[in-house]
Amino acid sequence: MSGLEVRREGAAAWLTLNRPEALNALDAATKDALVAALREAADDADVRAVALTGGGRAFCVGQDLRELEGAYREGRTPDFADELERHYAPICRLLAEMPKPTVAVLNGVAAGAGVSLALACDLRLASTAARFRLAFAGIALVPDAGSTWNLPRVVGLSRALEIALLGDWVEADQALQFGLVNRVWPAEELERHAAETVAALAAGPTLAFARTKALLRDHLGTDLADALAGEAKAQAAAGQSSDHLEGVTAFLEKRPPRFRGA
Ligand code: T3D
Repeated sequence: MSGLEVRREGAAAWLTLNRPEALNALDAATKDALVAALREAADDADVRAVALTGGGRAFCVGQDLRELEGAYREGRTPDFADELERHYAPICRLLAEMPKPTVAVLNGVAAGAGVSLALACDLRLASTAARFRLAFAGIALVPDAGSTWNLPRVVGLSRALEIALLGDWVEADQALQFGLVNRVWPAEELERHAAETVAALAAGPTLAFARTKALLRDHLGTDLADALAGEAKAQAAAGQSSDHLEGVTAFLEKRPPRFRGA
């Protein structure tokens, strides 16, 4: 049985990692389910935003180390490259590249690949109970699941090295200061604020959001000329959308726009 629950809230898909007895550690069944649920959400045009959160007191503590230890005890040495290719790479790519906003709703502790999952999302909304530790060094591994790419882009190289090498806990308030998370609310208010934020994203101009996230991510690695060309191409397409016309009409009629994501 997988430790993932999937539900729809209007046009948003909510994915909840739910193995609270293991702080939502990622076993094979849960990773399989997460890849499948993210693929489905990415392909479903009726889903216009995706939220990833955890049940219980944790967001996610990364790889299930009990499962790993079980394999070692049976004399099997896991092929980490194969495992990363099979689960963590598609999860990371889907969260970053699907054509709709993805949001990590950080209800509690995040460690190891749990931090990597949060970093792969477009936005991170946290409760004061959230805390972060990269944790890979504790088991003599390198950070993976996209975190060596995402972390320095999110917090800068100096902070990334500090978080990876010193291994201190980053508490919610410090995470906000580092830019590791976008918002922090008191624990009891996270659910309400996160639901409002995700619903607002799901009601937004989905095609423009898809192009916006792709442009911002792609243009970190391009020069200005390529960025300007990329913007022109994307804007030409966005300008053809019915949401664009609705946005202009709503502005002139002095009312909020009703975007359909088309
Ligand atoms: O496959 C690959 O390609 C390799 C990839 C690896 C990616 C990674 O994610 S490596 C990093 C893995 N994660 C960690 O190293 C974090 C391990 N956990 C902890 O350090 C601590 O649990 C926490 C500091 C996060 C929380 O501590 P605390 O005291 O609040 O809770 P606890 O008592 O340690 O944990 C509660 C239960 O969750 C406990 O189970 P028990 O003893 O009550 O039956 C504990 O064993 C379990 N748990 C916590 N983390 C994991 C876990 N079970 C399996 N895997 C875990 N990662």
